[in-house]
Amino acid sequence: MLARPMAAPLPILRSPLGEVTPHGAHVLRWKKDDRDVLFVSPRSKFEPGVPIRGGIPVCFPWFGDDPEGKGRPAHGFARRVAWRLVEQQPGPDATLFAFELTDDETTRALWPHRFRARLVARLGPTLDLAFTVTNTDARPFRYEEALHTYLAVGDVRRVVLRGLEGARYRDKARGGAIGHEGAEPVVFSEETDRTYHGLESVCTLQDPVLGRTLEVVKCDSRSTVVWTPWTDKAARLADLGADAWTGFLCVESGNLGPDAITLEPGASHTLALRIAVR
Ligand code: TA6
Repeated sequence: MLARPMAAPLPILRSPLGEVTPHGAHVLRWKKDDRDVLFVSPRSKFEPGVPIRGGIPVCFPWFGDDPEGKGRPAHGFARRVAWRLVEQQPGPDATLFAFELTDDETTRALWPHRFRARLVARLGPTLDLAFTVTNTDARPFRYEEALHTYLAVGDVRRVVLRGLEGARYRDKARGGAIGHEGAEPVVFSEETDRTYHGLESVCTLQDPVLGRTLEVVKCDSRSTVVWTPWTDKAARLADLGADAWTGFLCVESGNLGPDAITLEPGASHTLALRIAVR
């Protein structure tokens, strides 16, 4: 019986401040003051075709489960395939990486549109991402997108999230019920999976354990998703495990549902994200 061939390890590109991989155009690590700002699960797989649990997954061209219920991969295909590295610019205080993904027969079998996607990541004193989609087809298409950021925290039970006060959300952890944030900042005491639409505000995450505040600033993104799996869901995620959930909070920047983007032939849209440490 032949041993199962080990999957080829993914190529990792390193800079003084972090790591990226062409697999999913995925930012894996970014450090500020020599401390990781992004969380990556110690149990994550790093194999072709498999999403990475942590860093900043690129969700495209849909968010969440297959909206057409055809069993296509959750959060779309972009985070599961190899992108092309088209630029790498080391600089005195920042390194820029640019990746591109264009349609092929595999993507068209999943999503029948011609497109070009480009992810630019600048790892410097701040972490800056720009995700651009261009419609290279002869007909319009609608897509969802999200930069599914895993922020590293000392203990998610102790953090305070500001910027969502008074906002309306769809609560996936409560069957999609509609909720409204109060005047107080958001704190976490259970599985939380909330999508805020029509919201462009800056979110700040105060972490008393690590003694820092993370800032999530976005441009041309009208959806924010906040997620912590808490104990039960974490235990069901084999690539996370029962204990690591306290070490991150996802604050995701996208355009989904009513905020989804429709592009005419030849048109482009860019979602920009900046993560800073105060
Ligand atoms: O972050 C929101 C969410 O849709 C959650 O419902 C959870 O499923 C999470 O994404 C992770 O999704 P994944 O497919 O990476 O396990």
